[in-house]
Amino acid sequence: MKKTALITGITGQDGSFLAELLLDKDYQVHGIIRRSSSFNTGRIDHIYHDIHAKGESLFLHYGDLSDSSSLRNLIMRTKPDEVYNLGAQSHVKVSFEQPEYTADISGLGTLRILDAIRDGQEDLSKKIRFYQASSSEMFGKVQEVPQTEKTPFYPRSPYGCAKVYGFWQTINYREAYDMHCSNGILFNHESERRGETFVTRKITRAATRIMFGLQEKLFLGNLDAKRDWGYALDYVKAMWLILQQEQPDDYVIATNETHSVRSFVALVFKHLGIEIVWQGVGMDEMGLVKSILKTNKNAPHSLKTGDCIISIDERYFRPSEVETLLGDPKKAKEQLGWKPEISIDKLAEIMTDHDYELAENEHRLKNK
Ligand code: NAP
Ligand code: F7E
Repeated sequence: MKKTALITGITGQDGSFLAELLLDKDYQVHGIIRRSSSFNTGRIDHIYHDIHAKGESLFLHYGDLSDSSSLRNLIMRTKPDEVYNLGAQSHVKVSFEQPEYTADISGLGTLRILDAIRDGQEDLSKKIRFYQASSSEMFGKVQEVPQTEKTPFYPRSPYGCAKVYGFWQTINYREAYDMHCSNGILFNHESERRGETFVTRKITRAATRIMFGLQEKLFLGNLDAKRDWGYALDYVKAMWLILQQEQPDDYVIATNETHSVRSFVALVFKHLGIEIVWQGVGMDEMGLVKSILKTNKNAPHSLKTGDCIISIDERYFRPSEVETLLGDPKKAKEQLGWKPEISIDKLAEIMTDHDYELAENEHRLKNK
């Protein structure tokens, strides 16, 4: 018989990759979407249409992590084998502007869905396996390097605090009610589907648009922040593996490499044939074109050596920053047989190539 999964956050980066993965494994997939005044299913439309052609395996339902009744209803109606709680207000900088909302959705939302599972019929709470999208942001001001499942948390944002709450509620429901509840402590993971206000995607979108003369400059905040960046598709595989384990548990999912924002910028521009040189300090730092290299890209840019294409903007700094993250995925490697497949170079290449095509189309339409 087909397994059934319920995904919160199915319209997000991870939700869309996970839905594809589960459908490939022949699951029936139910996704919770929010009502919006404009379309918010852009990341899953292609699956929806494709699956309908093949047979009905993907179902979308309105609901919200702030609304317990919709969550309870959906648990009862869909009776899933697996629940993946990926829904969240997931932007760290935004969480400083909307701390209470972030706590409600990313923190209390986890409790609401856990309790909807517990409160269902007895057999449901014993049957359902629950995955919580925990985050390396919980390590914040890191207490040891690299970070493992045993590293104490020190969150540095309302988002990080909300995720710590969700993490512990997940463990509490596991221990109090003997439910199969697990945390994936995922370090940053990116892709061509990443939201455009997260730094990697902001960089690949801006760099490719600069190449086509659609944008003059890229404005960034802290260039020295370091992150352990992986590829989202590798990471949703880990989510699935976590729920296939007989015993529920918590796992760090990371690449065990860390890179600065500055080096990611350099990597992306290098792929586009531009070598960057940094000049100035602090808020006056700038990224200039050092040289123009040969590539197979043929964007009609008019960039010259010495052009300033990157500047610092104080709006992109956070009131408190997570300076460096580096995860140790040893437990996941040993117990899940999981390892990341995509390197940082390949990740930058995939994202840049994807956004190059978007910029090329935008340029073509503009010059029609
Ligand atoms: P994302 O692209 O921002 O997607 C977030 C999803 O949550 C979207 O589908 C969004 O719906 C939904 N959502 C927002 N508010 C909601 C609400 N009130 N009720 C129900 N759903 C709501 O995030 P992601 O990168 O895929 O990350 C997935 C999960 O992993 C999140 O919980 C995130 O915090 C966590 N995480 C991410 C990373 C990472 O590096 N990507 C690392 C560790 C943990 P709309 O499309 O309608 O906005
Ligand atoms: O920032 C710095 C910024 O917003 C990364 C979420 O998925 O991963 C993500 O959170 C770093 C930070 O991701 C800009 O200060 C510099 O140090 O891409 P980000 P994040 O905050 O690490 C974790 C694991 C999650 O769980 C979250 O849900 O880059 N940075 N300049 C900038 N960041 C942004 N967004 N924009 C800038 O202009």
